[in-house]
Amino acid sequence: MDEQDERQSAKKPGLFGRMFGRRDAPAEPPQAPLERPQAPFEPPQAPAESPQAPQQEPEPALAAQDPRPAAELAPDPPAGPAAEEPKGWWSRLRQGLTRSSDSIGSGLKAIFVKRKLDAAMLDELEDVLIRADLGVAAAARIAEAVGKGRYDRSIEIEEVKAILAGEVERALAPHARPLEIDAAQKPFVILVVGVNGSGKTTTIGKLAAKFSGEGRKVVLAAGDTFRAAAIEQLKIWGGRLGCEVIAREQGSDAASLAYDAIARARENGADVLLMDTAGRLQNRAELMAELEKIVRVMKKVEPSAPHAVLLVLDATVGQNAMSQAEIFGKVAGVTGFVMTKLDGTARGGILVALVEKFALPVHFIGVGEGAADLAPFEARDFARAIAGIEEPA
Ligand SMILES: Nc1nc2c(ncn2[C@@H]2O[C@H](COP(=O)(O)OP(=O)(O)O)[C@@H](O)[C@H]2O)c(=O)[nH]1
Ligand SMILES: [Mg+2]
Repeated sequence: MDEQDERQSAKKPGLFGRMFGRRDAPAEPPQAPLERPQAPFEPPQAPAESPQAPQQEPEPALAAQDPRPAAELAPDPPAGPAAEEPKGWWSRLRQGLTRSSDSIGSGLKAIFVKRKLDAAMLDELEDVLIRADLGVAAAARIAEAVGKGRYDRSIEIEEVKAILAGEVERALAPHARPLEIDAAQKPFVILVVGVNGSGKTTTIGKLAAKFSGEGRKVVLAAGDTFRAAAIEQLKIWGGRLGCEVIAREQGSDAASLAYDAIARARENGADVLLMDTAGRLQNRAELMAELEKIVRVMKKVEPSAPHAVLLVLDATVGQNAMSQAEIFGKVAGVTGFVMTKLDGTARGGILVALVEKFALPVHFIGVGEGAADLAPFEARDFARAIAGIEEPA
């Protein structure tokens, strides 16, 4: 099976099945978390922050979280009918990217009126694409592709969209690579980094569910030792999935926890160790130094660790993702991206700029808060959704 087939088949039955029923779930109202109907595999949410948490950073994304303990969370309801699945997946991605595709779409409508194609129109197209976060290089390339052989004739918007989708796919496809777990590394150590609220802990839960489902033994390390809530959140995921969670009390040294976690996972014959870290702003030097220390200390137990460093990026932040990738890349040696919240008001164009600048793989995308809401990154679907094409390929 080649990579493409593997990704296709990974996406089909299980994922769609488990996602069914959640795809159109409305955003949860912060005031009434206990009254809404339960969705399949409700994500554990961190309890409210304790006010004396050390070195706490502002965390708007965590403010409205659900304080329920694990016992109150619902078990998995049965999956829905298979026939609905692919549409659910596509419509979620399409919906999540409407902010990008609408901005591009209205830009295109304003430019490509019944008029013959000229250089000024291509300049305007370039501006529209830059505003949609695709980056200067990709914007210029796409405008050039649209212009090629079409000067002095009129061009339909649908034709422009198709060229755009094709070019975006071409830019993204080489970077749409699955995360390969090297079975020779036991444990295969995955360090998960990113700013506060980007979705690190949730992504760890989703990955743990995926790897456990593949029959791998997974250990989780609660490396966000700044916040008691974060430790609890990971314990809930671990408890639910039956994964051991290595945790210490709030305020402990995350690097020494990393050391113990690798040693313990090794002792237990674990296949994968997923290490959470405190969300840190990329401009907080002392927190970044701590992250460097985690990596350094990991290497003392296992010189080849961490085997993967995943930068979790919130797709709604747009351009800021570039500086996050830059700094986390320098400090922690990021090996791949996971882009979350593509079900929200995503600014998905940034993925094009990111892969062009950093030449790193995009392993997964997050399209919701539940365990099944993680999908392998598919360049073609993503490109068509960004371009505002109504149907999946
Ligand atoms: N809609 C949506 N919400 C997500 C996704 N990933 C994470 N979240 C939510 O984002 C918030 C922050 O996530 P969390 O994992 O705690 O972020 P962390 O601070 O980086 O560990 C939580 O409310 C999550 O449920 C996603 O793919 N889609
Ligand atoms: Mg967290």
